Amino acid sequence: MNLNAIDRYAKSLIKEAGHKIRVSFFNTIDIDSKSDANDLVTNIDKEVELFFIERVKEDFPDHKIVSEEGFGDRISSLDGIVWFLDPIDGTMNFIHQKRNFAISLGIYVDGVGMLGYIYDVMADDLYHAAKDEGAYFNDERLPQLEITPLEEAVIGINASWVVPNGRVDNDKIIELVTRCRGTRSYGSAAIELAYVSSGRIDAYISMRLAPWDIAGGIVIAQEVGAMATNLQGETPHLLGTDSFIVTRPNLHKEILTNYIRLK
Ligand code: 2AM
Ligand code: CA
Repeated sequence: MNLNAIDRYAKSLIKEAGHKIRVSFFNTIDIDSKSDANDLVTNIDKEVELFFIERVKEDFPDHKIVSEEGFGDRISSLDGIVWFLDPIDGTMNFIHQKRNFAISLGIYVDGVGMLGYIYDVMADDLYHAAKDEGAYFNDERLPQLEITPLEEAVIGINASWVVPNGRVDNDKIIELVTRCRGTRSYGSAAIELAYVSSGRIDAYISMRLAPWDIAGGIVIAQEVGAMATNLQGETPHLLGTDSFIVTRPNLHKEILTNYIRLK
């Protein structure tokens, strides 16, 4: 297996898909809802997913591809080469804002993240990494993350976890958002992961994410020394949804120990 060739191939697919998405704004976009009225999908999510699947199946028939809209493979183990793809992470942003959404892709070999990509489509910014070879923002190498005290940290978190909810003790989350310098919510887990890895925010927390939301971002995060786990502090499960936290190295234990009480 030639990972360098797969890396070049994946980057060219991502750029081509990004172009398709940008052009799609010239046409009418069909919007549907999935599990509930606010869980949105468009014809573009599906078309971009099918574009990746057709190419990968043709050129790498032994690779598996696991993707949000369900046209890819269903897997019950992480054996072999698996592509975790979200064709549009941040579909609500895609529809409402026409920005702040990403193509998110992680390529794993026997469960180990080898290649990771987050493409901010409208900014034309590609965050990418290969295991043990460093992470990049376009052509710029991303430095190792330094420590930041919680009082100076900007935390990515969705307001739905700060109000009473079924997953986490929100009184503790209120303490956290009161203590840190500020909070942000970008509406795309992949972009928030890219922002932690590039030092624009200091942590990102979510109670429920899917493998395609985080698989690529985890590879990038690990290359800059960020800590990415579920909220039990374990490696995130990539065979189903899981909670998630990614932080600068010093903030992980502090936030998990003092501010996260799962229900
Ligand atoms: P999506 O836009 O691809 O659906 C929004 O806070 C972030 O959470 C986005 O990355 C969004 O991805 C993701 N998300 C929204 N609903 C989700 C769900 N039911 N399960 C997992 N991830 C979800
Ligand atoms: Ca999506």
